[in-house]
Amino acid sequence: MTSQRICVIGLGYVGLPTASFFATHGFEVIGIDVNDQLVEALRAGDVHSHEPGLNTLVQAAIRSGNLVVRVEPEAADTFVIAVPTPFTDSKTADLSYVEAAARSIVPSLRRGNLVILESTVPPGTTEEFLVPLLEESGLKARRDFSVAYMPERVLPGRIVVELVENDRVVGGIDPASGEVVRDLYKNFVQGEIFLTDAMTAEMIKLMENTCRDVNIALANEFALIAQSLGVDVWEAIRLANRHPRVNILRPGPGVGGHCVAVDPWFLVEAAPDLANLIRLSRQINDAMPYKVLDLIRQVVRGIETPRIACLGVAYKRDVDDVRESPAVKVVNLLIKEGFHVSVFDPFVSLPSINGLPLSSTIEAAVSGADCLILLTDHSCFAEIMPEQIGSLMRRQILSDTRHLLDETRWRAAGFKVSQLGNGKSGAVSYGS
Ligand code: SAJ
Repeated sequence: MTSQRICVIGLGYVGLPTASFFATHGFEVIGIDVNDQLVEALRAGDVHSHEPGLNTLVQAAIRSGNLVVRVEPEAADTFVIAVPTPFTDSKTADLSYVEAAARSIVPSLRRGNLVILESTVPPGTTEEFLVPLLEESGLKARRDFSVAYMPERVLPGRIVVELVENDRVVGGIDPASGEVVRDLYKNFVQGEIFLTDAMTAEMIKLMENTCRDVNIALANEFALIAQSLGVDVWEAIRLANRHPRVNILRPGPGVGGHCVAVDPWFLVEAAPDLANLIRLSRQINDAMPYKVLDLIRQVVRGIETPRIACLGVAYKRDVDDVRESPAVKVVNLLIKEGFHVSVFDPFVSLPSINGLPLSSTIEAAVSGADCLILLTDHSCFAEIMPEQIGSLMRRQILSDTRHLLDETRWRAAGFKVSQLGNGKSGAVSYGS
């Protein structure tokens, strides 16, 4: 089967670069998104992402004439579904976008087509949910069309590089489906592409992000223990990681983003009686914003209506995404506590977060503040001059939840410094 015409449904952080790579490799690509503002912007070549290399890639795809964007799918050889799978309030997968994407394909589905699902889903979704929806076309999967699950594994911040370089796993509903996907993606993927069945591929994707979440939970637990024992967890982790078989991750204010903070719940949903460590890790990471609140309560004790300036609301360094961001959760808790809160994030272009307008400059955010708290470790924050910032503040208190700032420099500039996980720096209150 030749796959010359590819319809990519969902032009988010995976769909858009995937569509663009196919287009720049000579395929005729139709990019579909329900967001008509995004479709309009892309048609005008208007891409403004902080993601390194993405603007250039998308513009090249549009200029090539091979990428057109639409709001509705049309006939193609291959359909790629790359829509979000958020979770519901009860922490189960919300498959409504996958369902809508599948239903939108049905009228265009023809004999010989290939359908690839890239969205993260609970085990069994491809066979038990996607295939029956597609068969509403009157065609039979395997006999008339192929289906495979192929999870993405790109790291926001390195998407363009990792989409090409990373190894991939494809789970076909039969061996032929897997092989045809491998041959198609080999056009731009330089990593190895491994074949397995659909359910195994679904489980692999969830295991990858769960592995990260559990390991971050362990780092966070170490941080809390170290803090209570008067140990600096950062020094301890650095030295523990000199062991050849130890690699402890970084503690922080919690785990955010639409992947690591969400996907482990799909395994809990699949096996609630067995996924104990996974559930506990989620709970440990979700509790971290409260631990940050405890730290802040201590450092501002004695100050009436403390003014807190927060640096960063994105879920992690150098990205503009605030989904599930622990920084947002900390900001909300600080507001609920009755503190006066200001927020600055040079990556996030939203006008406000939950009704709180974002400051347009760091100077505006810190002006008159009692305490500066670093919530997201954007690289540019490491360049902040403590003397300059301190001169604008009412009191010079710094709390670093990511271990980004040079403690010695900030102390030399007159700041009282506390770090999450550092029992040596101590959560000294202002008065002490
Ligand atoms: N974090 C820590 N400590 C660490 C590492 C991360 O607190 O040592 C926090 C981050 O600050 C962030 C969250 O965890 O809030 C998640 O960040 P991340 O960089 O670990 O991962 P994501 O969500 O940006 O991307 C992950 C990646 N998965 C793995 O590394 C296993 C990526 O490869 C996946 O493609 C992506 O999820 C996805 O789409 O599933």
